[in-house]
Amino acid sequence: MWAEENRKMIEAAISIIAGSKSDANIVKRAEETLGKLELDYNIAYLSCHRNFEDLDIYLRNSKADVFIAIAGLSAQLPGYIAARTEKPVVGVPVNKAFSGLDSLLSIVQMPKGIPVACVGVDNPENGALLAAEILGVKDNDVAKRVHQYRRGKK
Ligand code: RP5
Repeated sequence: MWAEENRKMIEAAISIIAGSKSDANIVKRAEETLGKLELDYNIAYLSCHRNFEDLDIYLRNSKADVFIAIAGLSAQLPGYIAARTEKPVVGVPVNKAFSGLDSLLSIVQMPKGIPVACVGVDNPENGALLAAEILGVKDNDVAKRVHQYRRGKK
């Protein structure tokens, strides 16, 4: 089974999911921020259009407390994840066309009852920081590192 073969991919508190390998440059920047914050994360490249069976398995098995969902164009991925988990989902719109406005609106305009928190276009640093702040609500050590990062000390 996909999730068993990829057990290591589902165990961190933060899960980064991107819709395409073509988003890798944005994923890398999220990773850099999470690295500065000394946080573990998993990364999966799973499109809600092309790999939805694997994505569903991943989500059913994930141990994440917060998801960072990175997608461009008609960016259904964050909303798709939010429909399948009650954990917070942070969407990062990617500029692939129309200066990223298509992706931004796709992520932001969720129906009532299924929220997605959305950061700016091509701003994975804020996506990572917001995910850390969510974890920091219940984890003082994370909150301290977030505090230092925000003051430029990390
Ligand atoms: C989205 O479509 C992905 O997140 C990516 O930003 C965009 C284009 O994907 P590719 O056609 O490059 O795989 O699903």
